[in-house]
Parts: sequence; structure tokens; C-alpha cells
Amino acid sequence: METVTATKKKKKEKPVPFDYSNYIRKGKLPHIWCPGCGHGIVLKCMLRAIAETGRPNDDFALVSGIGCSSRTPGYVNFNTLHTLHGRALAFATGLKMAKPNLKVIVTTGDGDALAIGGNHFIHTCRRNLDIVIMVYNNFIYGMTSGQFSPTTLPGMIATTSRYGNIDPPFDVCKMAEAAGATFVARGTAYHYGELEKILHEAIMHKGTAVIDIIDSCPTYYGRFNKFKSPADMMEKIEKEGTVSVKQADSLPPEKLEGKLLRGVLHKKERPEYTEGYAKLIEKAGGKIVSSRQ
Ligand SMILES: Cc1ncc(C[n+]2csc(CCOP(=O)(O)OP(=O)(O)O)c2C)c(N)n1
Ligand code: SF4
Repeated sequence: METVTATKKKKKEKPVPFDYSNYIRKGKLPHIWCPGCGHGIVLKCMLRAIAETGRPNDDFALVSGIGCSSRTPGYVNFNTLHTLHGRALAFATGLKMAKPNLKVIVTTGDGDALAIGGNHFIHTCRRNLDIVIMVYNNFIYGMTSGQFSPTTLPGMIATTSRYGNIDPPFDVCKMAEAAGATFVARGTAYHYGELEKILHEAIMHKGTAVIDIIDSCPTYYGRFNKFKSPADMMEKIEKEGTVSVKQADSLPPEKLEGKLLRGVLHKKERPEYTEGYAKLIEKAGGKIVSSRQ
């Protein structure tokens, strides 16, 4: 007879086979991402999360700015817009207002979303427009060869901080929640199964959903900061540097110091912007009257 003990290890879930061919624009391959870059893992999680909704590709629109992460829409078979650095949310807002039935997903980097696009970020959250904002947070500007970004951690080396960064970082999730986003979560490329579930929940949410996705740029952040390999980087930053919200409940404060929380961190219902705007149009008798008239 088998003796079941409390310490028995949980069986690791096997990844479910998945057919990516319906989602990838094969003519756009090979992609530009370096070996070991985390962005490809994030893309796979996103495609699996989208597939799980059971909705056709045409129901989705992917919008991005400029950066390695912002190349995502180019590779996938949805309605896509690759726009200007820092302006993805402005384009996404226009698209969602014109076509409220589209599920709009923005794929953006920490530089694109929070530096040049920081103003758009907070105001999109404030409105609670029904869009998903995936911030591929690799703590650096990858595409332009490794300048520090608003999430670069203190002491870290970047092209523009050769002696260590002294700027305090933004906490993407706290900022999103404070600005009004109604779904706020954090995942990592390392915890890919968890990330897929978070992305699915974000897509199903009505309102602004922000996901801070910790991934890695081994080419710049990794080499500048002397990580041994892309795997070492994932291990140190994504695995050891984060704790799930569920685990955090049972840990003493000293064990949480310096760690980022993973999971759904904030979720609430609030009127969605395009619905509010539709009511306004109705109130105005179906006409939009500009203030200049
Ligand atoms: C108006 C403007 N300013 C600056 C740039 C240069 N630029 C292109 S990508 C980029 C940073 C991208 O970093 P991030 O958004 O973090 O994405 P990653 O490449 O790390 O995925 C910058 C500064 C630009 N293309 N346009
Ligand atoms: S430069 Fe960095 S972010 Fe860009 S593709 Fe290479 S590893 Fe990824």
C-alpha cells in the first residue's frame, strides 16, 4: 500500500501540445530576438492565452510602439499596428474607440510604456479603457543597446550608467493601480504556465488590465551585469527575485525583502470607458458636438 506523506512532491504538469501555425506569420520569420531573450516566451504565453478564449483571430488587435518587445505584433496573425516609440497606447485608444468590439492588446517594453510613454500609461489606466497592456519588463532599453529605463534597479550597469544606476525604479503594478487600472498583475517568463493563466484572465477582464511581465535581455542587461548565462539570469531575477502572492502570505517580512510579488495583485469592477462614451453619444442625440461649434 502506498503511504502518502505531506512532503510528497507535487507532480510537475506536462505542457499541453499547442499548434502555433494558426497564429504565426511564417513569412515574417526569422524574428529579430537574440538567443536567450525572454520576449519569445512571453509571445508563446500570449498566443496560448488567446487560443483559450476560443475567439477568432480577427477579434483581436495587437498594438505596439518601438523596441524589441514592440516587434511582437509583426510576427502574429491578428489585426496589428506597429506604431511610434511611446505612442502605442495613444494608437490603441483610438482603435478601441473606433472599434469597441475588438479586444485590443498592447505589447510594450518598460522603456516604451513608462519612459517616453509614461504619460499615456497613467491616463489610459485612469480612463479604464478595455485594453490589455503587456509590459515586457527587462529593466533596460534592449533595442537601442542597453540604456537604463524607469525600471532599472539601483546599482545596475547600463550603457548610460557605467558606474551603477542611482535612479529609483517605478513599481509598474503600484503605478497602474494608483492610476486606476482595474486588473493589475505580475508574471515572469520563467513561470510561463502561471503567466499564461494571468494573461487569459487579463483578456477576459473588462477594463484596463496591466501585466508587469518580468523577462530578460541577456545581450545587454545580462552581459553588463555579469550574469553567467541567460538561464542564470532567469534563475536570479525571475525565479529567486519573485514570490507568488499565495506564498507571500505565509512568509515573514524579512523573506519578502527585495522580492517582487507575482500573481493577480488587484482586480475590481469600474465603468468601462467606451461604454461610458457610447452613453454620452446617445445623450447627445447620436451626434458628437465639438466644443468649437
Ligand atoms: C521618438 C523616439 N525616441 C527614441 C527612439 C529610440 N528607441 C527605439 S526603441 C527604444 C527603447 C526600447 O526599449 P523598451 O521599450 O524597454 O523595449 P525593449 O527593446 O527592451 O524590448 C528607444 C529609446 C525612437 N525610436 N523614437
Ligand atoms: S537586445 Fe535584449 S531585448 Fe532585444 S532581442 Fe536582444 S536580448 Fe532581447
